[in-house]
Amino acid sequence: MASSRKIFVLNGPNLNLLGTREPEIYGYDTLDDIAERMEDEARRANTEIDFRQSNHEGHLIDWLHEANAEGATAVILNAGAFTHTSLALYDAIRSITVPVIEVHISNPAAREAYRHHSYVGMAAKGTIAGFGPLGYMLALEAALEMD
Ligand code: CA2
Repeated sequence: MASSRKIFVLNGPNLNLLGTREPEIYGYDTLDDIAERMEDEARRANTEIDFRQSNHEGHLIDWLHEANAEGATAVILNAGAFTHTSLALYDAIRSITVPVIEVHISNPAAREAYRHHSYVGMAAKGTIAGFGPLGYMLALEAALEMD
């Protein structure tokens, strides 16, 4: 049966290194592990996952526009450090209608002060942070409730 819904999962800078550095903060799962788990769960709900990573801010912005143009159900976004710096991501999220769920593996609010502000969070529908890679699955559960 063809999927009736599509959820974009967008990952920002350095998240391609997940599972290889700083496991005390980010754990041992790789981004591929997370993608696989999400795809398994989404398949059960007849939903397609479009999982991407880029180290470039403009790619993330283009992909937000693309998700919106395609009429995606939701975008799950871990913008990495761009979370804390990117007014352009804030504008992009504000300019689209597809709901964006902000995800962080760690809990930025409990880390350095420069991680406390989130441009993404100011525009997102909601935020899940601090639960490790499980946060992506929690975000997926929320996204699957949207139509
Ligand atoms: O906790 C998160 O998911 C973050 O978005 C991760 C970003 C950080 O800048 C945010 O404040 C919180 C950092 C991503 C870097 O990813 C790495 C993964 C493994 C090893 C080194 C970096």
